[in-house]
Amino acid sequence: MTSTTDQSHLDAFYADVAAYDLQPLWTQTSDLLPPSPCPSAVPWLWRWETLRALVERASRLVPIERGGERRVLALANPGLHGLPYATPTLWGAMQIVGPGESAPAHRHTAAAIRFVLEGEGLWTTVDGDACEMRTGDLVLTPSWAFHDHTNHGSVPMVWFDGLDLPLVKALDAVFFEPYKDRLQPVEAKNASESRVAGRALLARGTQVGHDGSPLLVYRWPETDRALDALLAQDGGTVASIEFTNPTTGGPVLPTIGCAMHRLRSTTVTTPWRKTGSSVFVVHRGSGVTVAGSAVLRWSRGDMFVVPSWCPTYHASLEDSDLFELSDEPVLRALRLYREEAVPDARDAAELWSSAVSG
Ligand code: 1HN
Repeated sequence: MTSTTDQSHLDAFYADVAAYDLQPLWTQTSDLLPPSPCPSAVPWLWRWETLRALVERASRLVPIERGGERRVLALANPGLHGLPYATPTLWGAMQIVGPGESAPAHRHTAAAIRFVLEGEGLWTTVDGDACEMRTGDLVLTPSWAFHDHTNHGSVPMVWFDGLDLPLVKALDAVFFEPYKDRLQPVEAKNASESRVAGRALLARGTQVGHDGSPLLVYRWPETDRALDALLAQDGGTVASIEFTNPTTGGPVLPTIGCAMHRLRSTTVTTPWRKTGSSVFVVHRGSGVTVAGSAVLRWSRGDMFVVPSWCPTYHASLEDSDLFELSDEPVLRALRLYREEAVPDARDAAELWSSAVSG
């Protein structure tokens, strides 16, 4: 029993501790040290039709100007208290640039990738190298590389933007600089692709001014061929590839992992969980992803989030390709990466399996 005097001493003690900007550990252990990760981000899905209609409205209403810089609608995870973040570490968004429009040149310490969803005729210039963007291509803009986008075509260009901005912001390492002119001079076209010729033939003496892959564009036809070859090789129904920096074999960017998963029709993947979060973009097909207790039904162009340590499996209703953006390189570098099959979720997966095939 605490006596009233003890209680009043305790109350006074806690008041003095708080007044001196201190907090006792013993009153908050369970929040700080849960037995396994308890993410505040939730599994969530945004539909292509709605996203596409909203960026279309933005393109009619809002010009692309200095200050705002980009016509981008950010995925704001409902678990993240109104922040414009898809996960605690990853920014995900849809961007639109109309015919004849450009988005001004700038650079920032946050690194970015683009995954092209629709359109043609748009070029992203990265440190002077103009990179043509086509549907299904992955384009990198590494940390502190100047970049701008120009649509020389006759149709709107729409793509997915993935950045490590929430992480860089949490580390208080955000720097930003507009280029002196609206656009950079184009010094070369698709130069990164000729430097990294063939599968593993790198031009001798290749040096890049940024801390990313010397290859800035990963073309869809090559990704497609690689996935088909993998499936043909092992006769399976699921193939996954990681996009890598050809000089290191590591991730495309120090903080950002990119992968593509191909699921043949009516395939169910092994229930799995891993530390770190992901944003998926549906490049092709349709299906269902079960993430924790959420059932996310997806089709082409949809985007969805899987939080850290969330038991997840995917079930395809037709031949499907899922692009995955993740913070896995960060967790690996910091020795925080863990992954495991989730046996408890298997019964549910088998139910699904018989449901989709039966
Ligand atoms: C950015 O620079 C782009 O260059 C896209 O297209 C999205 C989101 C936050 C901060 C900078 C781009 C961005 C961004």
